[in-house]
Amino acid sequence: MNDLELRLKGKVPGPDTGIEVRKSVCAICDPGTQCGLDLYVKDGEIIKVAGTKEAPHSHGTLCSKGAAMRQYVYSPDRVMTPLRRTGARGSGEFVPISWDEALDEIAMRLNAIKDEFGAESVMFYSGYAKWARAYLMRFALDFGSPNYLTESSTCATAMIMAQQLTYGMPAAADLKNTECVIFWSHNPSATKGLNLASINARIEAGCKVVVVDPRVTDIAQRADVFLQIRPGTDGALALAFGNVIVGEGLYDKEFVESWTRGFDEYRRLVEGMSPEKAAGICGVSASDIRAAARLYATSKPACIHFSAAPVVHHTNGVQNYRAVFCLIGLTGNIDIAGGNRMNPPSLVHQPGGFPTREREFTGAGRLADLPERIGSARFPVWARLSNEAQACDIPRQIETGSPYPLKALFALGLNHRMWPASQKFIEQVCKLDFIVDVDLFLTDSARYADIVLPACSSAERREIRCWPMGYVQFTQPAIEPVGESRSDVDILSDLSARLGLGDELLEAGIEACVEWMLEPSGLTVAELDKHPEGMWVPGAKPPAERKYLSGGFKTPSGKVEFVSSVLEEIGGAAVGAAGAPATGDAAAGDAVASAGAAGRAGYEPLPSYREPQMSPVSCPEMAKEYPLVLGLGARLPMFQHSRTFRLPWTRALSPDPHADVHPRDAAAAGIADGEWMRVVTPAGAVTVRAHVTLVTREGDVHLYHDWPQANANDLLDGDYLDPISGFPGYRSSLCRIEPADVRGEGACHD
Ligand SMILES: Nc1nc2c(c(=O)[nH]1)N[C@H]1C(S)=C(S)[C@@H](COP(=O)(O)OP(=O)(O)OC[C@H]3O[C@@H](n4cnc5c(=O)[nH]c(N)nc54)[C@H](O)[C@@H]3O)O[C@H]1N2
Ligand SMILES: Nc1nc2c(c(=O)[nH]1)N[C@H]1C(S)=C(S)[C@@H](COP(=O)(O)OP(=O)(O)OC[C@H]3O[C@@H](n4cnc5c(=O)[nH]c(N)nc54)[C@H](O)[C@@H]3O)O[C@H]1N2
Ligand SMILES: [Mo]
Repeated sequence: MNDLELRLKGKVPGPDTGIEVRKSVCAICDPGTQCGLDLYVKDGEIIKVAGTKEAPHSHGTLCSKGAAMRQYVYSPDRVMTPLRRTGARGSGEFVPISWDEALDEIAMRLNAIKDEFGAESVMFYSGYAKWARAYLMRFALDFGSPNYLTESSTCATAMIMAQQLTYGMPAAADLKNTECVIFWSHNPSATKGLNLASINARIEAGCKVVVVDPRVTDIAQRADVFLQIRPGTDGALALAFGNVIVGEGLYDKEFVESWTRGFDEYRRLVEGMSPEKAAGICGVSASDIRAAARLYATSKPACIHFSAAPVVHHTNGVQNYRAVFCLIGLTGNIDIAGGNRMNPPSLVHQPGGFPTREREFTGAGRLADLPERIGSARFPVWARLSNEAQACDIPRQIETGSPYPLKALFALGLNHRMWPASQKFIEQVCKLDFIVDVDLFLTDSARYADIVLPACSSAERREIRCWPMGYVQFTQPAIEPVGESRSDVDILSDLSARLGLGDELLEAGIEACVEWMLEPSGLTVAELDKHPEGMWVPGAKPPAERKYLSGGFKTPSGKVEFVSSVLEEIGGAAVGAAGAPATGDAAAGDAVASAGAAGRAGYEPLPSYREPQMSPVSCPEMAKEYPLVLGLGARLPMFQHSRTFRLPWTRALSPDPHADVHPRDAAAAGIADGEWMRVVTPAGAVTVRAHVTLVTREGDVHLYHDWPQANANDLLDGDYLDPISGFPGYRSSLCRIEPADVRGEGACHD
């Protein structure tokens, strides 16, 4: 082999090899943890993928998903042209059409539906991809529809609501400067691998760690105190922390006196939740609860690392997280270095330490003049605190036509399997007159659309991103779009013109929009274009500590609210009645749940503890037939929701659907490790392999969601929702397991 051949074989970039390294970003996972990508391109094709070493957030790392980026970009499932449906909905029968035909038809149909039924009858939806959301929201509001909805109807918003109700805005853990961190439901090894290095560095530097999780995660094994709780009992545990902290005088008296609302009521509430009582509810020891509470309250500073999902994926989720978040104010750890800091987002939900006009760009202010959003009547706190409609109410509104009929759905990345009772969800959606789905892949959900539009990946488009240390990147396409695919934002710009929405900025395209959003930061597109790998934002810095000292907290009282004014007002219960402490020796759920009887159920102004609606405690009769607690959705590192099952490399790491089961539960059901079993609930059944493991508690079963052949969400009822947020109770219901009479592949039907 000559030198050139060797260099070609080694994929060495250079003029002789014709291989060029282009900087990009892997947008497969969460905007907070996406890695910088070096894409090696030859003759317009990506031939190699590596992490960007200079990227200050990812330092050259890539996970299994990013490493499989070529398989993602060049997947045979990519949609190559716009498609028009010719067969029945779901049949997958389509014909290719041109972009002009597709966009003209969409514009014509949407405008006709708007004329006949009003703009609000058209829904504008975004799946997990977050980068194009500001543009979609603006587009929806331009059209005149209040019904901009996203997958955040099940992700993050409820956690944010719990913080808004308590502090007015979210406050993130400042891990870098902390002495003690509670990971209250977070498994970074699977979900935010990028953060592991800094977490490990803090632990090695002596930072104390408490982990609250029903499963033995990597981080749990490194914890000073690990509380392996029964799913959905976080609220009781947090109140017991409060009991110890208040009872032992470990709280920040000065802060509590000056800056909190409802401390006396809170004190009475926590007095009713001794560590012994919480131990009985949560399945952990009272002494561990005391040890953890003392550690958190006496380490200065200390923070709570929360997650967007598991705690609020319960029918008591918002109140449970409110009980947790109350501890931050109680100990005076709010908005201080090493505590929980209030840092507003700059771009795509990420704080960057610089101001932008992203929020203004969405035009959210126009919502006030539009009809009520989907879910507003059923979830009024949501309607008050969020700018989105609550998508979990879509099936009900389609079915009943109340308060008005829904007729069309325009979606960027629809995945019906993410919703509880997925089959019923898609059946209702199929009653709409017109469905458009924009996706990279011809997914099972896209098969139900009337028109499918091909979206391109992050390697083929421009998108703007920032990271908390003040770094920003406006990517350049590394390759031409695969097939005829286009960027979502280009599609929205083009469609906006065809619909005649009169939005010159959106029509002008992504560069003009980005320039507009960045105006307050002093950044320009011209400057960003000189740095396709990203750049430091001059002058970026996190906001000052303790901003509340001037202007207070953004709650109605201006204080940290143990007793929430919003829940008091909307829930309609007097604090005395609703805040009655959890007393008595009876099943805790009953005792506390009845306390809310004076108001809207579940809306107690104090973060009272209620049992999950389906649990061995709240449903003892049902539990005779379905004795195990079912958690749906604990993440696996190689999968990103529905997206990476189709990639050979990631799929090879976990080929079959499986559920984690404790050895004693598996033995009781007569199931051995690796055998096929049925997971059965009152709503349905799926067949998966048993993964018999000591990672789970005895009595719990954990199953990853989104498997096409074993859809976890068919095991739930569509109305199994938290009454405040409308979030589904994915992480605790009841099930039983039984051996399945299948062999090997026979169990799987795609
Ligand atoms: N690889 C991968 N990474 C992802 C995703 C993915 O699909 N795949 N999804 C992204 C998204 S959208 C999200 S929202 C995040 C979620 O990020 P994480 O919250 O870190 O991930 P999960 O695995 O959902 O849950 C974290 C832990 O919560 C525990 N848990 C379950 N129920 C309870 C409970 O009732 N109480 C407590 N205290 N803990 C509980 C689980 O056992 C799990 O170990 O991950 C993001 N990252
Ligand atoms: N049982 C259970 N269900 C859950 C959860 C759980 O924990 N348990 N978690 C919930 C949570 S937290 C979340 S975030 C959701 C995730 O919800 P989903 O939105 O279902 O997430 P994905 O499957 O990653 O993405 C949806 C679609 O978007 C497409 N897509 C990806 N990138 C782009 C893009 O740039 N443009 C366009 N147009 N399309 C794109 C993908 O190909 C995919 O078909 O699931 C929720 N559902
Ligand atoms: Mo999520």
